[in-house]
Amino acid sequence: SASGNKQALISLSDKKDLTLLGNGLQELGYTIVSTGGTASALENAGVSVTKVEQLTRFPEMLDGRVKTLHPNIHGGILARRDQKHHMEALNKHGIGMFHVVVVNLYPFYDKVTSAGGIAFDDGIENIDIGGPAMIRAAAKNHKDVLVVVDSQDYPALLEFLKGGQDDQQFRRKLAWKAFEHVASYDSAVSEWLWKQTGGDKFPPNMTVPLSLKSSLRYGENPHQKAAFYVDKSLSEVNAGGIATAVQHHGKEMSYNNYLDADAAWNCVSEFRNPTCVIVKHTNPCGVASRDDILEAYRLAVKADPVSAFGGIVAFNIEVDETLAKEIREFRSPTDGETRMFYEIVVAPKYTEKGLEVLRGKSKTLRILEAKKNEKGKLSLRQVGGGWLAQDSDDLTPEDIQFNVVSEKKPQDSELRDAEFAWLCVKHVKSNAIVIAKDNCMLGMGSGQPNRLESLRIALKKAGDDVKGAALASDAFFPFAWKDAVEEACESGVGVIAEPGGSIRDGDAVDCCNKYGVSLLFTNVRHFRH
Ligand code: 93A
Repeated sequence: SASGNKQALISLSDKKDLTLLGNGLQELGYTIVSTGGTASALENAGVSVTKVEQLTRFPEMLDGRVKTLHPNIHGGILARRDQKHHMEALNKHGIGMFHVVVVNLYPFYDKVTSAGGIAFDDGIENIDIGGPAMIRAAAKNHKDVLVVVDSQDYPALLEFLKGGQDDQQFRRKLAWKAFEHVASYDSAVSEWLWKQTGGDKFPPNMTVPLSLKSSLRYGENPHQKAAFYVDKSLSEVNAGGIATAVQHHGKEMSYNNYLDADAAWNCVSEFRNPTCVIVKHTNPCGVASRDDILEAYRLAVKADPVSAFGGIVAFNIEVDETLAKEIREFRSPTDGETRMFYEIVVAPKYTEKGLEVLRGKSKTLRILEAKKNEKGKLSLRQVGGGWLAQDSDDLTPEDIQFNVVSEKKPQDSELRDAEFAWLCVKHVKSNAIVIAKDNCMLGMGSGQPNRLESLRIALKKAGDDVKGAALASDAFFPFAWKDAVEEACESGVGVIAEPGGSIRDGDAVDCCNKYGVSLLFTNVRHFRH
């Protein structure tokens, strides 16, 4: 086939839609050249195929480690069609040109992340060498060689070949995708190898393979363009988190919607009992746990009805018809008249009826079904010129000791309130203060650069309900500690939980003793900047 006949090289681990591709190319008059498994699959589908071995005049050897690594293959891909001496060299050695190269790689990532893992030697054998070599060669020579790495592109490839018109933009796009494919493949290999070194969790270099999930209408503000990228390593597996949530209804998710839904989902997922969390601008403004989820929902709204309006409502249990009706009908406690309006409802599950009712609430209401985030994930945030990486804050009250440092010992109920407030405060932007009682958030202060100010906001929201409630502070009060503790004690809180560790700790204890308030040190800080 050194004679002008058009050749396509196909070597695929994932043989999805191979028949469509093989038949399509055959109909267009292409000679198909393939590696062993791909050739058998094509033959079974009734497509005639030439084996790579016939071109290389070598058997596939070394357990398949060397199949396509041969000048008769790579010369046919890489030769420059516009260089006379390239063409002469092909002729001299009897090498035929390839016009199309379709390759996908050994499923390395799926193998090494498969349940139960994979032995080191198996991991090594799953590193594809010949495949990336063909993909890179074809991508380099894309001006004359079409390179396809994704079965979704088969129809476009066939259309392009049928059309007979050249389009360098199309070729460049395929080449871009090819290099992108190989790059993320290699980053999966390197990431796996790093883990095998027993090295630190944070490697000296990091590639974060991201793939575009969707372009967004705009970013935080309408003048900012935006898109949502998801962790590639997550997209295929049974991953949790807002990136893999299914949207059942409503307007397209916006940039801010994702941020807020993420915050609400992360917060509500932490509670064991049936819980409702309402988030506004990434902060929980209402949180309540109850055996009766309807009551939890009403309490979460009542905590701050003004903020809850237009917020995100999250549940950690299934939304059924009754709950959906309550969400649809509930009237704002502010005027007792206006029905509550929300941007998003997010829950782990919905009954058919529950969904139906919610769909009827409004056309725009986004209904999300999400899976719980896995623990132990890396948390990444961008700063100018770089990324900050850390373990996600996975600590829960069960992991934490609440040490009593005051004369007054808290009652069991107070201890539970403190734990509840602690779980809430973890999800509030620093400086964070949460006041809670009876598994219900009564007030919160967030994001103030001055902790005393956050405290005052939280106290104001809690109003008279603060009496006997628990107060949690995400960090200790460095300077104004005395003032703040004094104000909290004067307001009538029953128990205060905070990390401790300030040189002014003694003042705090004295103050609580003076007012007969219980003080708990957790030794754990939950900053959220
Ligand atoms: O072991 S390899 O790195 N050595 C090679 O020379 C080679 N050539 C193609 N792997 C190689 N391949 C890969 O084989 C392709 O990337 C493809 O994933 C797979 C297809 O094999 P088969 O057609 O036998 O199923």
